[in-house]
Amino acid sequence: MHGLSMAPEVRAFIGLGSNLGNPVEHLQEACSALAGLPQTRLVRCSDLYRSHPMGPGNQPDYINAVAEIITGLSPDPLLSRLQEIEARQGRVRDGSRWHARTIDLDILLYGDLVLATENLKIPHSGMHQRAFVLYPLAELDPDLVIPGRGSVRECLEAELQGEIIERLGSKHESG
Ligand code: A4P
Ligand code: MG
Repeated sequence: MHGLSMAPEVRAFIGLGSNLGNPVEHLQEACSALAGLPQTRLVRCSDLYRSHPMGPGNQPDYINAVAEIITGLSPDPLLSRLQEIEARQGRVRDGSRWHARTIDLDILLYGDLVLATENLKIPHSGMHQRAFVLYPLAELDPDLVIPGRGSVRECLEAELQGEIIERLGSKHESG
């Protein structure tokens, strides 16, 4: 045994979304930033998916992806780190819900944790019925269980309210 205490590592999934500026670049930059988080390893990032905005329609289409990480960060510190990345990438919060944004980073799943505090709700609200979350998640692990909702595959087979989603090519590039 050695003297270092290691935080337990947890498998977590981060939802990435962008519909301002150059969304593909914003997602690539955010994925690199995730890889650079302390006590964290980026396992992989899904392909990119384009969809119409859910919510106010007077904004550009979204590009979404999901990243899988293994992290020793607890949920609250992880959320703070994600918000730092959003701020660095020019995210401006105008106070209105579901406004257009350069980058949105949501904690979708954190192991099998279920949590509901004022600042943090896990699993992320509504994720089990959003095509732009479920398709990239299914690419990473269709058997993944969303606590209280069943597997990602089962959620995809349920009614998705006819959302149109387009899978773009892989954004994986060296470097
Ligand atoms: N918060 C609570 N739980 C979480 C969590 N699991 N992960 C709190 C991250 N944040 C969480 O978020 C508002 C507050 O949610 C945060 O301060 C945090 O404490 P925000 O990012 O400032 O605002 P938001 O993203 O506009 O609100 P919200 O309700 O999180 O919206 P969503 O669910 O993120 O949806 N359409 C398409 N096609 N693709 C999209 O990605 N995204 C949205 C935003 C709307 N329409 C979309 C998309
Ligand atoms: Mg958000």
